[in-house]
Amino acid sequence: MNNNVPHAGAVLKNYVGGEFISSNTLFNNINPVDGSVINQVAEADKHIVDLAVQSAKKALAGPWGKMSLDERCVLLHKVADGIEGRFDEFVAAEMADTGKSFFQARTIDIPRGAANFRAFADMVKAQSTECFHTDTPDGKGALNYAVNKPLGVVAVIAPWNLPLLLLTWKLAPAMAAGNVVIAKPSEETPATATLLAEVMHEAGIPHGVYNLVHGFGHQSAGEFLTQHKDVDAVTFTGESSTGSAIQKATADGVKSLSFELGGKNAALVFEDCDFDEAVNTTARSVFTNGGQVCLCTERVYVHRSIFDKFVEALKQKAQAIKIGWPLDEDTDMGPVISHKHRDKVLSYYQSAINEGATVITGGGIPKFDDGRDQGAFVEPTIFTGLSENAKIVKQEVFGPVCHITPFDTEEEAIALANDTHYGLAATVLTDNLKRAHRVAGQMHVGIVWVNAWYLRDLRTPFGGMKLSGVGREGGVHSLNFYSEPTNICIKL
Ligand code: NAD
Ligand code: 6OD
Repeated sequence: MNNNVPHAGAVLKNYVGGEFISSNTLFNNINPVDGSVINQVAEADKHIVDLAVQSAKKALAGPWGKMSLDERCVLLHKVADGIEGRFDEFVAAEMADTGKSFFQARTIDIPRGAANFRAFADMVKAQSTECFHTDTPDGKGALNYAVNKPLGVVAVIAPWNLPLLLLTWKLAPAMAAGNVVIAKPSEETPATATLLAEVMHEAGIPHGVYNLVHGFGHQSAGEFLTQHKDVDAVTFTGESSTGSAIQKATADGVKSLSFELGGKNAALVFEDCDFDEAVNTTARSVFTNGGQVCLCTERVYVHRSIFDKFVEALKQKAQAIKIGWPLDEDTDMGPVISHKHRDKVLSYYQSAINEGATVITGGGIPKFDDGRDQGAFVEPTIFTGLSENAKIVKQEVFGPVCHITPFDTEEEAIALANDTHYGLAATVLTDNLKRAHRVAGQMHVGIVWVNAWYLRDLRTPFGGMKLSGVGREGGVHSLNFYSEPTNICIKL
C-alpha cells in the first residue's frame, strides 16, 4: 500500500533554520485506509519550537527582510514550480495520510498547493497602499502615504482535511507579505508539509523563512507556538473550540489572529431550481472528501413540493458513491481521517437514530472483506424526520452525512438556515434570479454559492461569522492581515 509513498518507513523530521532535525519523541503516522503505519514523526519539543522561532527572527533581520519584493515573488513561483515538479510525490503523500481519492488529490489538493503560491506572489505585486493629500492651515498641505511591513513571525496551524491546500493558503500570503513562518501541520497529516520543506530548501528560500514543527495541540508544538512570546501572529484553521483555546492562550501576548473555523452549512433547495443540477450540487457539497470540508453541507432544506422526489434522488446519489482504495480510478470517497474521528461520526449517527430519525440511507460502516475493514470508513448517510434541535442538526459532524428538512415558504427557509451558532457557508439552489439575490443577501454567513458549491476565486473574501471564524482571508484580505501598514505624513 505504501510502496510509492515518499519517506515510507522513515522518520518525518522538523525543518528549522534550513536543517531537518529529529527529536526524542516519535509518533506514528497512520494510513486511515487500512490502519497501517506509514512512517514515524519527530514531535517538536519546547526547545525545537524555540529554535524555530529564533531562526525565523534571524531570517527576518537578515536576507529575507532585506530582499526586494521582485526577488521574493520569483522565489515563491519557484516553490510552486517545485510542488509541480514533485507532483506525484505530493499526491502519493497526501493520499497515504488522508485516504482521499487519487482523483481528488490530483485535481484539487495538490494543484491548489501550487496555485496558492502563484496567486499570492502575483497579487502582492499588484497591491497598492493608501495615499491622501491633506490640507494644512498654511495652504501648503501634507502628503500621507502608507507603507506595508510584515507582521514578523507568523505561526500557521493547519488541520488534516485538506492538508497542503489549507497550509499553503496561509503560508503563501504570509510569505508574499514578507513574513517568516512556522508551519504546524495536523499530527494526522504531517507528510506534505515535510515535502514542502524540501521544496522550499531546493527553491532557495533563505534558511529560517519557512520552519516546520511537528506535533499535537495541547502541551505540544501547537501550544508551545501560540504561547511563545516572540510569535507575532497566529493564523489558524480548525475546530471552533480550538480557536477559542488559542484565543485564550494568546491573550496575554496580544497577537494578531486570523481564524477559519467550523461550519454547519445549509443548502436551500427551492421548487424553481434546475432539479438535476440541484441534486448533483448537493451530493457534491455533502459527500466531497467524505464530508470533511468545512464548507460541506450538513443541513439541507427542500421546498415541500419537491421534498420526496429530492430525498429519493439524493439517496440514489449517495448509494452510487464508490467507497474504496484511493488509487482506484473509480473511487469517489475514502475513509474518514482516523478511527477516533470515525467513532465521533458514528456517535452522531447513533444519536440521530436515538432521537427518532428516519435513516434514508447508510448509518453504519461498509464491509469490504479485505484490508479496508481495518480502515476508518463510514457509509454516506442521509437522515430525515428530526426536529431542528436534534444534536445532528445543531452540531458539526464533519463526515459524509446530512439531514433533510422540508419548508413551505422562502422566509421559513431563510430562518431555518440562519438558526445556527455557525456562519461559514450556504448554498442556494434556484433558477429565479430575484430570489437568488434576495435569499443570498439574507444568509448570515461568509460565503454564499448560488447554483454552485466550492467554486473558488482566490481574490475573494473567505471566512466565517459567529463560531465559524474571525477575520477574512483571500486576495487583499490575506495581504492586509499579514501586513502592518505604517503611515508616513510629510509636511509639504
Ligand atoms: P483541530 O482544531 O483539532 O486541529 C487543527 C490544528 O490545531 C491541528 O494542527 C492541531 O494539532 C492544532 N491544535 C489543536 N489544539 C491546539 C491548541 N490547543 N493550541 C494550538 N494548536 C492546536 O481541527 P481538525 O480536527 O484538524 O480539523 C477539522 C476542523 O477544522 C473542523 O471543525 C472544520 O470545520 C475545521 N475547518 C475549518 C476550515 C475553514 O476554512 N473555516 C477549513 C478546514 C477545516
Ligand atoms: O479553498 C480555500 O481557500 C479554503 N480555505 C477552503 C477551506 C476548506 C475547508 O475545509
